[in-house]
Amino acid sequence: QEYIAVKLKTLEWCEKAKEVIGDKIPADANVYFIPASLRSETIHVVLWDRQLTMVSFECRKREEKMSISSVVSALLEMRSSLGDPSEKCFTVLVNTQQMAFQGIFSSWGEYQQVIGLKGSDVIGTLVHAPFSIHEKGIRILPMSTIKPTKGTGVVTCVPSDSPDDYATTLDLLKKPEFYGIKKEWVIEDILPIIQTPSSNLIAKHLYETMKINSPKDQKLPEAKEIAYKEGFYSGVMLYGDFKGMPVQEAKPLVRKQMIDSGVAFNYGEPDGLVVSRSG
Ligand code: ZZB
Repeated sequence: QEYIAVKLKTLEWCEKAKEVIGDKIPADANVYFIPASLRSETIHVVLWDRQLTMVSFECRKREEKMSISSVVSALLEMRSSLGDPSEKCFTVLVNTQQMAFQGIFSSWGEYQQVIGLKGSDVIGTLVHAPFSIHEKGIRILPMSTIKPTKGTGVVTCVPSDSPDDYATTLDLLKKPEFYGIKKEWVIEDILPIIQTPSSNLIAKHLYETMKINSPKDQKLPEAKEIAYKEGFYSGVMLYGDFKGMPVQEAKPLVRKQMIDSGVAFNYGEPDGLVVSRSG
């Protein structure tokens, strides 16, 4: 399974993150959140053409009511070769293990932790989505079902095609105070990206027909499988530069376009590797 990873530059930290970071990183440093996605065909629409994106971040509910804690993540030093060579680069990641093998840190298999952050520390932070119509940026929002060991621990939210993301979006809109977010941070309009035989919003369609009712619903893994299969084998692009093209053909083209434009890179999930941490 091949992921695509995209660099989203931090525009403004939320208050909590400002406190934690203090002066531990240079004021002129660029910090990126890097979501990893298996659905490269959705990412250009999500990031470029329209407003769909939200980046979700590891966030777990504690036993105590109304409080959200999360798995510790880290602010890490990154080599600058992905951008301007003079820039000081950092990234915020949950899953540092796998990221150590993507060639974005100065030494292979190692990473330099600058600051420990929690997912809840960064909720509300504003990031820049490349080519997005949201010129002012998009917000980092919590997702209670994120796994800390998969991908980068940061994901793009695609409520049109991912039942998990649809379920999370509904829940965020229903209980913004519980999640500690502002309702207006959640993008409510869901733009159709892919036409499948059942729907142009397959996630919503499955959520409704399978009677799913929360982000923790046991039927979500099955819904995800159906959505993947229909999208991949019989999906047709409805939006963006590859409109009208079958998903199977559009997928590698979108990937190439994103990578060539310098905002994305191939992300592989290495198995069974051991990472050493320095600093
Ligand atoms: C955008 C996207 C759009 C995704 C879609 C899926 C779908 P899998 O198949 O189980 O391996 N993901 C990535 N990292 C994490 C994480 N740490 N915790 C939870 N979810 C994560 O799942 C891979 C997908 O799970 C990735 O692809 C990512 O969301 C999410 F329309 O990226 B995807 C029908 C699915 N549609």
